[in-house]
Amino acid sequence: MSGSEDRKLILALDVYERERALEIAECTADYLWAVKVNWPLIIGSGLSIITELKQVTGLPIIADLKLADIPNTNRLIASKVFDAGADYIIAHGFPGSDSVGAVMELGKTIIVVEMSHPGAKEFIQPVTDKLIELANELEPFGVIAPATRPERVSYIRSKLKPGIKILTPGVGAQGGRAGEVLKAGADYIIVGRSIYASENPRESARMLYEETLGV
Ligand code: FNU
Repeated sequence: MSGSEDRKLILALDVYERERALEIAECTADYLWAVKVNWPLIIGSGLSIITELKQVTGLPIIADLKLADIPNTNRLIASKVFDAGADYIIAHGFPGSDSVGAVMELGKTIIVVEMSHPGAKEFIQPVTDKLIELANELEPFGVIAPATRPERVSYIRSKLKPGIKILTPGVGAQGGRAGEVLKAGADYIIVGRSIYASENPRESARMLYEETLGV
């Protein structure tokens, strides 16, 4: 097993219950680079789950809030979430550079440049080039790109400034494959249901971790 800094797997912990979340995070932590929390867990267990997950796993926590508001509201939300211990916040790019900038002033930020679901082709994909330009200008920690479309990950990698990480949800339940998307240029894969809804989350995380080795 490698040190956590070499790992490429992020757990999307989309359960409601605090105990279940802590149990799954603890038993999979050995194979993860980070744990991602989203609204289901924050609504189900409260913001303090971020602090608890950090204590239990010792891993970075990504708050997937997909912030998409005016700068002041983004700032009000992000400041509480960073205070709770989140290491990264995911924000939408489409509200503009001032909205994203308000989050970036407070902490490390990940900008959505293309989403993984089929509907992303309707409104987001047509403006992905502009969202990549925004990322290149603001230089966030990373961007979100779709594991469900490895060819789009290659494209995004080719346009994105080196050093900006690519994080890709959509592996497993949404049809994306870990090896394929990492070869296409992703730095990290984000996996939810294929781990937390499996019979044996630790074993599922281990298998995905093995898949990421040597890619
Ligand atoms: P799983 N997620 C996503 N696609 O799936 N943040 C995106 O384009 C995006 C995301 C999140 O399908 C999704 O909300 F920007 O069970 C969920 O938390 O593996 C996770 O990534 C995927 O979960």
